[in-house]
Amino acid sequence: MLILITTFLLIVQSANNQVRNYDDVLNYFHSKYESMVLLENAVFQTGVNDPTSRNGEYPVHKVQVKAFYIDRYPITNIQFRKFHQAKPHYETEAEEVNFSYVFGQHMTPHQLSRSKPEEKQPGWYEVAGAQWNKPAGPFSTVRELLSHPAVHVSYNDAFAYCSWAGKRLPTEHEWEFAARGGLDGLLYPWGDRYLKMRMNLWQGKYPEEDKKYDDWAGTSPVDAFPAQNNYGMYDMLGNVWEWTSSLYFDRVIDRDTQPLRYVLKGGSFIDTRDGAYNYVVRTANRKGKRPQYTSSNIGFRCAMDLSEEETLARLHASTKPPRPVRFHKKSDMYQHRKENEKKEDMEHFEL
Ligand SMILES: [Ca+2]
Ligand SMILES: [Ca+2]
Repeated sequence: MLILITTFLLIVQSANNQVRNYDDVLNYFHSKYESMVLLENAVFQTGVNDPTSRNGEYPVHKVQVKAFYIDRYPITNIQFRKFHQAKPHYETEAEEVNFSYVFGQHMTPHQLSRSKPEEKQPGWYEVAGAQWNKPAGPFSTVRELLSHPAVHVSYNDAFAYCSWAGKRLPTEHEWEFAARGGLDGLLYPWGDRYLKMRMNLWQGKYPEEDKKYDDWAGTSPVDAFPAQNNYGMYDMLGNVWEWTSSLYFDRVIDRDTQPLRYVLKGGSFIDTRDGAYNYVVRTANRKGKRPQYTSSNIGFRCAMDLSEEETLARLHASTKPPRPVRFHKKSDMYQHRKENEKKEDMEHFEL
């Protein structure tokens, strides 16, 4: 009997340990992906010198950003899961309308047969029940995708998440400044040369065959590739497009007649290095989507202002020590004069 009880207790304990270990692992990755980078006040060149670009990347011009924090990684499913646990009644927009756009290659044949192809975007399907924790439709899960970026989040969902975390969405200029890593005017965060194993894009004929020369079809973990630049930013280019808080306008159309759209940056797993299919992936590139839009290749990361205390402390820390002030005391002047007189006397005497 005693042996039976001991065995039972050991089983219960090991089950507890497993649960604790799973939570420990999640907590470890959660805190890792919470990392932010502090970037200082700066002026930099935004855009690309390509007159054929119609997305508003051209011409290159100078812009200013104030010191800010930005997430090192896009928001992962681990983090979005925490948000969901803290705000169980919050419904993402994909949940509210009960559909989102999913790239067909990542759906099961069963799911494909039940989904409506999207006419304007080859390869895409309108999928009922697709949402952040069911990214390929109702029968999918994020269990194996916890370190992948959270997708099927609209601008409004991204805004809600960042506000809950005490943060905000980055502006387009902040995002681009963080992506450039101090290298002004270059195509990619690491330089001007395309490098295959630095980001998750599309290779091959679209949408039939993704040759996945970069090892990934669909989304990848946010740290599948090394940091993309000297600021230690991960996954800026490729993997998923990222929402910013900046408004998007077509350049040649009257602004008043345009729908409300926000700028997305970075390109995604269906975009290409040369723009042969979908968007050409480079730091300057951008597109606009309405704030309710959701799909399996759009995610986000947050930014944050410096707190008032921090701004004040940094202001004092950066103040140069005051220049020494010279006081002209009368007595000093008198002494000075006396010494000079003495010197003159000596000279006179020597003569
Ligand atoms: Ca890929
Ligand atoms: Ca990205």
